[in-house]
Amino acid sequence: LVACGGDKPKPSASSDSITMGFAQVGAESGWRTANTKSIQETAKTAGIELKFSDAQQKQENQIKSIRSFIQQKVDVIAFSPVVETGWDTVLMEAKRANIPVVLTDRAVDSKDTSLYKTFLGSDFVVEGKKAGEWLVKEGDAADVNKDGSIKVVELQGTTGAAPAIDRKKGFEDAMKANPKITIAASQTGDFTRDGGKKVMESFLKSQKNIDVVFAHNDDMGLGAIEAIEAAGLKPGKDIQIISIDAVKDGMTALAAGKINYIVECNPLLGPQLMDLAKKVVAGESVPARVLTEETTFDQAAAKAALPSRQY
Ligand code: GZL
Repeated sequence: LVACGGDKPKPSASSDSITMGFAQVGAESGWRTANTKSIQETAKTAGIELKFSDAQQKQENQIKSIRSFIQQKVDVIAFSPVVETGWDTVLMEAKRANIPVVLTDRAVDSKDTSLYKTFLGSDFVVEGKKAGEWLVKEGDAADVNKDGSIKVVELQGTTGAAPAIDRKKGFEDAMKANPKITIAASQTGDFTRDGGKKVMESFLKSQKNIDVVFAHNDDMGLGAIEAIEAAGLKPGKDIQIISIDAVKDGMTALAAGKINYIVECNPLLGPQLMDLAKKVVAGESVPARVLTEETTFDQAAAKAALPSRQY
């Protein structure tokens, strides 16, 4: 747990500087690294004092950080909840301390929406749907074993995390349009490259004739590439790969033909977060839900986008 910043008294009401406590999930993926960079850089340019903690993907660490921010009397708390459940108590403590909370990236399942002012992030069901719709459209090409069925293995994100739950749901909804597509095996790789590699190694042993890997993020897709190549197969050809995020390493693999399609999940939430934080601290009303702009990439689009890619 890395919580920086001492016990500074809350700036007097007259000072216009805002102190934000940000409890980050961890540093598990390229997406997370880009997300952290965006938040830290835009806090500086926005003149917001940032207290930042890295929970190493553990909910209890995020809760400890939020409690620490409450004790330090920050002006606003923002965080990306590692999993959807178990936040009501600590969010109620922030509410009682009259500290507004902004959710970024991932959602919570709290029924009491007064516990946070707004939720800034992607629609993960749509991301999963876009991945499934591509597979339905490319169905014939995806039947690499030419046996009439399209056998998918799925590398799920962190168990209980909103992006893992919703991407799975969106993909399964979309794939219903082509009954030849089935998910033969599905297991969490915890959004990490090593997790994706280990799970893919086990799928290659337990599953015959895999046609497609659906990875909930690029990092697990990149781990799957390592496992597929170690098995003497060609990723992107013998086994197609669809992933989500569109971070630089994923886009590089896509441009090289080792991944077939990537659905973007934009990590650059910093500018919108700082704007929302200023409004919330000033007592202005903000939308309950702020969606991020994002697109999709095939191999040609990745080649074109790579040179100017920010992350
Ligand atoms: C999505 C974000 C996910 C990314 C992963 O908004 O929460 O967590 O897709 C990251 O790469 O680990």
